[in-house]
Amino acid sequence: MNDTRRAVLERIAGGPVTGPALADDLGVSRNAVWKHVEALREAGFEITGGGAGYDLDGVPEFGGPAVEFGLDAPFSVEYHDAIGSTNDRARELATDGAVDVAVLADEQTGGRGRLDREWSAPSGGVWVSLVLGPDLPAAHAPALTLAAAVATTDAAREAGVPAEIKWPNDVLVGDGDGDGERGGRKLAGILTEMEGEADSVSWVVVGVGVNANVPVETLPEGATSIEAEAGPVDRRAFVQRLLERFDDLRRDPEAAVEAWRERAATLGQRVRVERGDDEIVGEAVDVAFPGALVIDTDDGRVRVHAGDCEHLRPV
Ligand code: BT5
Repeated sequence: MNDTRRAVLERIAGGPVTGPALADDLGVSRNAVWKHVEALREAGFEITGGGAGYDLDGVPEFGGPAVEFGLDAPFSVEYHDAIGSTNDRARELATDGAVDVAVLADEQTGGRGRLDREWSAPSGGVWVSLVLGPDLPAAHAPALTLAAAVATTDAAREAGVPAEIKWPNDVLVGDGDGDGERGGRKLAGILTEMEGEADSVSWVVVGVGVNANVPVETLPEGATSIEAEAGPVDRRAFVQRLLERFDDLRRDPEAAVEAWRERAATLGQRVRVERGDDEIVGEAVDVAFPGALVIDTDDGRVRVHAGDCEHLRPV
């Protein structure tokens, strides 16, 4: 949404306000105001136009302008009903120099997980990739993954789902809740990609996939959705919460790591972490900045920076 349209919308939301008053205030023609109002109606905003002027009667359920409206974080939103992968689109934008754009889709037809795994992304989910241009060394980028995991967990908890984090990038429900089930049900995953030199990053894309209003039958085994756990969620509010929380945490990576610890299902668990051909088994005791898992093994304490983590039964 461009700045004038956003200003028109904000004034109407605080309305009623007449067309001529809006034109005067914003220093544009009445015709321009009218065009912005029509475009906003087209995007789903219910704008009435009585004698007292324009007034806002309803906000669209989802979409770019809907998420931008009332968002307290500096992201613009590019929305697609359907797209191959929001991460692919975000990488394109990043290469062209865009920054602080959230690419959001209702459905992905070629969603990706880590290591070229497939990510199911049917209609009704929250599939979003953030284009970031952080001023940080490449080695610190994992803190952004942790920040995204915390932001996703908090948004899910607000939606009534008792989510927890499995290192490094899974948001789960039902691990360690006493029902004997190991591993939990996967609610969301995060795929972080970046480009740059060791001492400076040129861009980072953080892709977050959340099974929001998605029936579990359409997801891989072991997955769950917000709808299945707690009923349908207002996706507009959910994405806004996620973006706002992420924006706070990215400014304070140490706080992101601390918040991660508090929400972690992994700490205190016996784990097996696979990295390439190597595997490490032991007790996960901490996460260290910018995102390494600290594991006590029979051969001493090790730090793991990346890998697939499995929670094991206690011995
Ligand atoms: C992840 O990979 O968990 C990262 C997923 C990131 C998806 C987002 S959506 C927006 C953005 N655009 C993209 O194209 N990607 C990002 P990983 O840890 O490798 O887990 C992948 C595994 O999770 C798969 O092999 C399946 O077993 C399982 N899986 C696939 N789709 C799932 C889903 N919707 N919910 C839960 N589990 C799923």
